[in-house]
Amino acid sequence: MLKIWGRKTSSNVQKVLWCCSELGLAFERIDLGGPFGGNRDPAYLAKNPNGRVPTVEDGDLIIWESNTICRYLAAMHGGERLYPRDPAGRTHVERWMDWQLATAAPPMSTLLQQLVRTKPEDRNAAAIEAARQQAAAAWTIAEGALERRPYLAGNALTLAEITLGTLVYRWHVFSIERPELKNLRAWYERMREREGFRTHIEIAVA
Ligand SMILES: N[C@@H](CCC(=O)N[C@@H](CS)C(=O)NCC(=O)O)C(=O)O
Repeated sequence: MLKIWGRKTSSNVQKVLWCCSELGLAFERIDLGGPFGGNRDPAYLAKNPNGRVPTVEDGDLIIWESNTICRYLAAMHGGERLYPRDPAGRTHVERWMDWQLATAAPPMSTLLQQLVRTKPEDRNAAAIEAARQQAAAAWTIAEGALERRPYLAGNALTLAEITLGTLVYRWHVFSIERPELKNLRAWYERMREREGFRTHIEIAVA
């Protein structure tokens, strides 16, 4: 059975869990990272030299980098609807997966660190405001893309949503001022219809 190493509160682990749910894949998950520690254990570093989560073991194959894991699972388990085989169709999904890593994740990570993991008296208001503005600018780009289609890559949910889902959820639940982005909100509500999203993404942020 597929083994997933990583705490279930990690956004990058959550992508993999939601992906498994969409593909109907059984898995065993082992808590690691955050309060569970274990990231620097030699046995874990031998699997993933970054000491980060998630890491997936599929038989003899070890995979790290959450987006790569999602691509692998979709390609291996009939997930063409999530990750098209056609190279042109694939670009519409992959650009948002890359955008997730390069554009959406950095400010959302600052908001997580500051608003959830830092005591109120120690927070950096300037850093929070800068990250809020950067995140709002990023989500405004997604808002534009969603003007003409229900999902980022077209008419159906793909890995674009699976890799961005946790960040969109957090954007809507953090105590911050948000510009009104109605397409983004409707898209988030569409994701909330998925059982895997409700089970793995909409949990307490830690
Ligand atoms: N680019 C990596 C990032 C992995 C990463 O930074 N994971 C975080 C959790 S979201 C982590 O391992 N943090 C340390 C910990 O949980 O102890 C991926 O997408 O898998």
